[in-house]
Amino acid sequence: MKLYYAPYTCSLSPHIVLRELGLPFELVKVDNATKRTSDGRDFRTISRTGYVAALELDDGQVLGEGPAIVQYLADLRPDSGLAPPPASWQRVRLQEWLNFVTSEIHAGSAPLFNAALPDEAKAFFRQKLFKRFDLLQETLAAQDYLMGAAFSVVDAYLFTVLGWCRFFAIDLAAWPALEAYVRRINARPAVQAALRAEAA
Ligand SMILES: N[C@@H](CCC(=O)N[C@@H](CS)C(=O)NCC(=O)O)C(=O)O
Repeated sequence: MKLYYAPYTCSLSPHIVLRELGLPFELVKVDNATKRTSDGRDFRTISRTGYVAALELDDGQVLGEGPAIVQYLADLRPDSGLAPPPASWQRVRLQEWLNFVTSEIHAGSAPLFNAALPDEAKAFFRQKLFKRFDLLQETLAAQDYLMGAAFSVVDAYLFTVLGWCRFFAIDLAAWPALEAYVRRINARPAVQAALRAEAA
């Protein structure tokens, strides 16, 4: 398998999951500005969306969309516990959280990267994001991970997007359970290995 990634973007989430699962994979870096891959190809010929993450399977199929990729990967190692069994009620709960992270936190932070957006618009998006952080604070004050006591694929995703707060000068100390959650996940060996590989 090949994971097409751009450092510290949302592709960090499937990157962490690949390492948590101990699956063999190759990393291919994508320059999001030029759409060139580190092995000299036009990324748009590989992924029709042109954005990371993309997972190329050994049979040549390419899977996009982070929440789909991480579920596919977890199902390759059902005993890992990184995702509840397909069609179970808990799996639906996982999908509920994945959708929350993708639409409320990931897409909710995206406007803050936009240098052309006026400050008043940015303030609106920040306040909206902070309301979602309040909700996460409530959840994570009562349990260590989004699905309960154990780390799952959605935690790799939420950790990834919360990492962007440093680019927006958002101090997570205002949400202590969220700050402790990020610290807890950051300490995982697979997470450290993924961060080191992306920094290289
Ligand atoms: N819906 C996609 C969004 C992917 C996405 O936003 N990728 C960003 C990095 S976080 C990207 O590659 N942007 C470059 C571009 O859109 O050209 C997913 O959840 O995987």
